[in-house]
Amino acid sequence: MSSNQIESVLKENRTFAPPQKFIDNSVLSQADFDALNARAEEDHAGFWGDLARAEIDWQQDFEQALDDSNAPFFKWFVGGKLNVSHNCIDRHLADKADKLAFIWENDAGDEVRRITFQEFHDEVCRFANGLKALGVGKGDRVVIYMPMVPEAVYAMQACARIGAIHSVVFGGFSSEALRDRINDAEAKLLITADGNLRGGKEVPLKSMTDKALDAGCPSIEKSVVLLHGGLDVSMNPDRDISWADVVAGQATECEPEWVDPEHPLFILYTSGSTGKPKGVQHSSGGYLLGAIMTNKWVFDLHADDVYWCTADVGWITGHTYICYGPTAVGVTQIMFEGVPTYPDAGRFWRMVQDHNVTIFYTAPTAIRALMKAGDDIPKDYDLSSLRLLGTVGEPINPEAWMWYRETIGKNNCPIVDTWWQTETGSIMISPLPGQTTLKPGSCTRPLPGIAATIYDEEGNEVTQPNVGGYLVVTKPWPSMLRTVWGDDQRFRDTYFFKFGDRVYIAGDSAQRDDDHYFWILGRIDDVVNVSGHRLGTMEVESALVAHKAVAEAAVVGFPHEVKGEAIMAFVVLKTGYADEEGLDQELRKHVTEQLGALARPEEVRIAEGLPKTRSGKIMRRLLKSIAKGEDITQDTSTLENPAILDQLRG
Ligand code: 6R9
Repeated sequence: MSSNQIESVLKENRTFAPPQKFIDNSVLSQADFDALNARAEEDHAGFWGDLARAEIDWQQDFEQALDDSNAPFFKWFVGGKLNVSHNCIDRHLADKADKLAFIWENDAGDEVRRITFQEFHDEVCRFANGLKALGVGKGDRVVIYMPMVPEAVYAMQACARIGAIHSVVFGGFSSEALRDRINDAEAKLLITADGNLRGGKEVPLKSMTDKALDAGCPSIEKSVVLLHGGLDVSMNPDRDISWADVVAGQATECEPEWVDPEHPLFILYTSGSTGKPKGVQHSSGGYLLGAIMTNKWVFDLHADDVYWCTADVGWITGHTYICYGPTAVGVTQIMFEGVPTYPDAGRFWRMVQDHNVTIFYTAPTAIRALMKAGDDIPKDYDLSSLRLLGTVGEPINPEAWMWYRETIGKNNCPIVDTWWQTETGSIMISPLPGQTTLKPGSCTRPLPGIAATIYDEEGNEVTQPNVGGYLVVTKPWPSMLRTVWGDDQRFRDTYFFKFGDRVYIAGDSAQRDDDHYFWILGRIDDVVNVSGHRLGTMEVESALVAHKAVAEAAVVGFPHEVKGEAIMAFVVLKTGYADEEGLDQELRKHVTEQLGALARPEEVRIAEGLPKTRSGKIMRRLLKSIAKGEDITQDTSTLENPAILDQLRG
């Protein structure tokens, strides 16, 4: 967010109480939540232990709710045995076998698939049996690089069923990014598709996969290819096998692999301050509990709800609020292959109308894009089925919040602004839709059992209103990440670097107001939030420097009307290279090839040098001001080469 936006957020004082009808129909009452909070306060581990017993089907009960003897490596539900896919599927078959688990629409909007829980079960089991036949077993890593099709969820659930650890790589990532993730996870199997259409454009997943594998992924034994998009692809007979062949002749029953609650369910890579993405490792038992509780608390789920989370399964939101949470609680959900603006900016609203969506969860960047398209578009659709709206991914500016409330929710739907992260596994700070009075732009208060607060530099709790500090969580919670894949030291160094082994540092700064509502101010590290997706500036810099003409690069974020933040790159060329016509475009393309389109700089500025201190540090604060088009008010006396500022201003 720009400083203007932050200011407007912090001056915000409108409040909105839940509609009476919503309060009256809430599954849980204020008294229920008071009791939950009191129990969590009195016995934190016992609180989560009670919920785990009540909400999860255990094959073997656990003995201890929390083992915190080796902080920050916490263990939850010690001694238990469970299977996540059993909890998401099998336990619904007794009374919900014919209930729809998924209503899927393709990109073009001319195909709808309706999948019951029974069909979901059968497809997951067949694929799980197929994976076993390919030699995949407990603990093996499987990378999934797929479009938003039901098979992506089947693949994730099939891994969970046999105890294999999946790592989903977003289909918009480049082959280089895919290769790095495969190699870091040392994955045995890759699951992909020929490709698909997204917003009418072809995404050639298989050819990207081939490029990644041909460039060297020694751990990969086989690659499963779903023939979905009708693309012309070449199959390598030694390596590639079609999805249809994997499931051919496989039984529709597959005994789940009962695992320890700490058994890794998945790895999901996310950007950090250094160049190399981190493999965030999640557990089975604790993660599942977080997914279930937050789905129930935040989305107030009723048996007849039609729930739609618009995220891609390549991100954590698609893991927790498509693949695992909604399935574990047995709600009917929409799954969508395409994008909000295709074939036009009415696509979401048309789908809400056609499928009678009641709960709608999306990202501020999508809201801003659709808001820009004008109020006339949503007016063409009947949105009266909606009763609850949600947002996630970045701070939402009050203008976009109000538009969402008025134009989409018709002043009738609470908005849950949910703060959480890949690392937290599930929602941490969020309104309770039937209880919390909302303020546009605030994620309000922590959920029961979540000890989120704010610390100053010295590790003292910031109790004064409107004073910023580190957003921290001072007690372990079940769905927290367990480590960085293969790198316990990095886990410690990234999340527990300042206030000891029991205080998780989220990497965001935040402040509270007089009502103890949280306001997220932004990242404290070099992470840019582009359209709700985290990108490390170092990753983009490394990609730029990998280009033959580039000697040095610095990357900063700057405010963008729709994307929230966008990337500006400052580049110094190697001797012998000149700033020729089209070089900036070539560099933008180069970053896209290296990392994917999300990381493409909005602008590349080429100069003779970067502003550095005399000790050689790049002065990023200055670059940020330049990117924002602000006057430079910072002290430039330590700057070694002040003249280049004029060049960088472009
Ligand atoms: C779930 C997800 C996490 C980062 C997080 C923060 C930002 C997410 C937010 C929000 C303000 C919200 N963020 N939700 N900021 N209000 N409701 O997005 O995970 O991709 O790991 O990003 O996103 O900066 O630290 P992830």
